Amino acid sequence: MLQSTGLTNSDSSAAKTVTPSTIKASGPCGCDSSAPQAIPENIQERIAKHPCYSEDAHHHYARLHVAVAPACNIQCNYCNRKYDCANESRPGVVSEVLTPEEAAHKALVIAGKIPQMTVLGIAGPGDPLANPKHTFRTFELVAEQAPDIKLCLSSNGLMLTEYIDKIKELKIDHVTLTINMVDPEIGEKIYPWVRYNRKRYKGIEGVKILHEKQMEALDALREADILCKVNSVMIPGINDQHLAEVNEVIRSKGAFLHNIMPLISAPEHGTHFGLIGQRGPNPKELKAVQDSCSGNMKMMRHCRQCRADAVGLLGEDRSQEFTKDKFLEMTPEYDLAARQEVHENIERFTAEVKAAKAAKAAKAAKGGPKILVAVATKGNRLVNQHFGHAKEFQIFEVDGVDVKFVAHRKVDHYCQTGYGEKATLEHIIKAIADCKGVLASKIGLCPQEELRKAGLEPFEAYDVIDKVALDFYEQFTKSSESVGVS
Ligand code: CLF
Ligand code: SF4
Repeated sequence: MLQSTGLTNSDSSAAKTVTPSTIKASGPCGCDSSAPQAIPENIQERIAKHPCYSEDAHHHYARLHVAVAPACNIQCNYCNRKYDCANESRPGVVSEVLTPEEAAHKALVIAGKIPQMTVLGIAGPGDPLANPKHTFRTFELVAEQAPDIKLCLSSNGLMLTEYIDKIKELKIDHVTLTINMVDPEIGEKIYPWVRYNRKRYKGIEGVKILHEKQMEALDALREADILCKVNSVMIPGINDQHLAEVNEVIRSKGAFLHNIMPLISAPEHGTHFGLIGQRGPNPKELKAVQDSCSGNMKMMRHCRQCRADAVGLLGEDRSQEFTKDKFLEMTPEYDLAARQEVHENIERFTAEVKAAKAAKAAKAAKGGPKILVAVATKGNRLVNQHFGHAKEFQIFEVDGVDVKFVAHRKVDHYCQTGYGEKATLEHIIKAIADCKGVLASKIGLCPQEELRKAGLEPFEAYDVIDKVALDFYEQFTKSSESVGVS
């Protein structure tokens, strides 16, 4: 029997015992490792504790972003410089800029308070490589004092080749490049200017430089054996049809993971796209493009477009617990041995989940019709959250044998003031309407009724997601045998 990892979530109440060995049946692990685009084993080891690079890891491990890089060297039409870099964060969010020393202090504080924080990322608020001194000094300080923390960098790629030796020297093993086009004529609609070697280049001239530098950056990362993920912002009518080509090029140049993210554009953010009414894709359009690329390489589908000062598991944001005025008052309690113990518990837990699933899958017949379920979770791969507290639902595809994470849907939580909000419930139901069940540790009677009316079966449990999903599937298929599962 194994205990829940019991790690620090924003709400750590109700820690209960869960036993992966009781999982009834499933196929391979949730991160579809049997799929054609499966990640090679040697890379899997390198990403096992990185919540963005590994879908499995994102259920357990957290990241910290430190906002040390305010300047940028290009202009994206979906960015307003008053706010964070929209390549790796939601537009409209403002982070407090830190000095490298403040950032290192914050990293050490959080490494003690959230021991499952395994990655320090620099992703803004501008471009980290347009602020090389602060970016690299921060990484140096953290590497010296907290050697088990992985260093992660996200950039538009313009200056990457200039700093590749420094990146290697600091053992930054994870680099994200945002590449929205491989055709400068398309790029011209996304980037009005690029600043390179102290000169500003407008229009296509600048975009050509950016494109060349991004291609060189991919080559340099492959040569240096640094894991490269590519983010692409999907902009309907501009690069949506072009992203398959981007996907092809980045794969051929050694990137191993592609994260196609939806454009977020609202007029109040003051971005060019927001002001001209350029819309972002809806979830169906986004999924269609992701699916069209997924035979080619592994797609990231669990990105939360987090802030440049994000803290915690990807689905949660604890940045407000660690604002500058607060974390500067806190004493770092970095303890390597304690952290390692927590990580070992997580590894044991996930290994047992996988083993239990594999053992059952070996015996099980092949899966039945696929259905989607919406899961309320605070992390640790558990159904462990009240329906009314969920700010997002994780969506899993279940076929009676396999349980696979496919997406997440952001919602406003139902219990805003201690009471359920009717309009919010309608919005939640709309967001998860393609699911057959809602799995949560508790669901109030009123939302239960409304969910049922909308064809969503509520299911209460506190256990490993895979087990609960398979239990639900069994019950659901039995009760719908007469009408069939669609
Ligand atoms: Fe940060 Fe980016 Fe590193 Fe992750 S985020 S620098 S790779 S540690 Fe992750 Fe956030 Fe998506 Fe980025 S969920 S926006 S992909
Ligand atoms: Fe904004 Fe980031 Fe683009 Fe720079 S790279 S303009 S900070 S979105």
